[in-house]
Amino acid sequence: MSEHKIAVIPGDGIGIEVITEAKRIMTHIEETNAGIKFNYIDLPWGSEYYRQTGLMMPDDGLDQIKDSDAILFGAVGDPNIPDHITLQGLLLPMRRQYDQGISIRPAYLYPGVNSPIKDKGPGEIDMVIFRENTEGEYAPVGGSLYSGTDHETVIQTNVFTRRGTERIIEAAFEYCLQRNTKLKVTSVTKSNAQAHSMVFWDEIFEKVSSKYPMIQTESLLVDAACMDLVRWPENFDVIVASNLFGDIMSDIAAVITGSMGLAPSANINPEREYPSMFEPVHGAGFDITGKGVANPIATFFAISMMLEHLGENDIAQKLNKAIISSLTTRNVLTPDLGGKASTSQVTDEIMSLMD
Ligand code: GGG
Repeated sequence: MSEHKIAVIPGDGIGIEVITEAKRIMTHIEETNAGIKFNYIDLPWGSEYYRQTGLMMPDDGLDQIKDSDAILFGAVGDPNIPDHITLQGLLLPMRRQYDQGISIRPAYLYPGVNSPIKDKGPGEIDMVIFRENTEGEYAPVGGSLYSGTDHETVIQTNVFTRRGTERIIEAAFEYCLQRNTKLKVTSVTKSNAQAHSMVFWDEIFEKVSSKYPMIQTESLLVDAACMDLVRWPENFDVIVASNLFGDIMSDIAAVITGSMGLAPSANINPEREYPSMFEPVHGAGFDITGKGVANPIATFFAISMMLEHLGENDIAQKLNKAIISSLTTRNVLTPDLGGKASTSQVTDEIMSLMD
């Protein structure tokens, strides 16, 4: 019997709805695969917790779950609490404290899914974004002076360390080699404008790339990269980018492969000193919260990435196959993919396809 201790943080909005479905899938896995057991630590952290306590999670929250094998996360965000409070109070401290420097965000155009980019068929968009996840533009370094006066001054400092930058770029090259598809890594910066941090990034990219002569490389400015994602998405294989640029590009990658509701994300602590975290790329989805129509598939793909991280490759593949089969037949789809099904009907369909 392999047992896995999973900390579960549904968070806010549709995060709660998709994590409910995630646990149904995981129960189904336990019931149909003798030998796998999940021991949950269920955590009520998020915006409701903030309304009650003034904190998004307890002060010692991350100490409480540091021994878990993985974290399954829904989403954060609340229409009545400023986004910088919800994000800085839970998700970003977790990524930093657990040193989850590698965010992996695959985007694939599956059969049965329509891309808004014309003439793109199944498999013709197939890329993985490696987003630096603990520093860069998200570093909480800065402050303000003379607030409310004509002299008001606000500083937000980007932080790029050699360790963090080398780590994400090396991870992207290693993954590209293992993936062995187009054997291409694209680095995305704005080094014409950010002549310190991003020139430093370019130098490290060049140094790391010299160890991988079999991999084609490309360096794009972020504006050109966003343009190319839309006009020539087939040209991308592995993309490596800073925290902010990786975040923006992964939203574009998600919509050109059909929906934000399909895009998963792994937040990896490569040294495995701390738990890694798995979540959908999408946020709390206030516009559809409570309607029962959130697409749970991004979270199911995130479960699959979590299972692979835990060494449960066979069941991860089985789950992926069931999801892809469900997308291909188009029988049970949520409205973001042109269907009328509810969140739980999609789960029912995928569970039946796993049997
Ligand atoms: N499940 C992802 C989530 O909750 N996202 C909220 C958000 O605003 N994230 C910003 C980020 O990941 O940088």
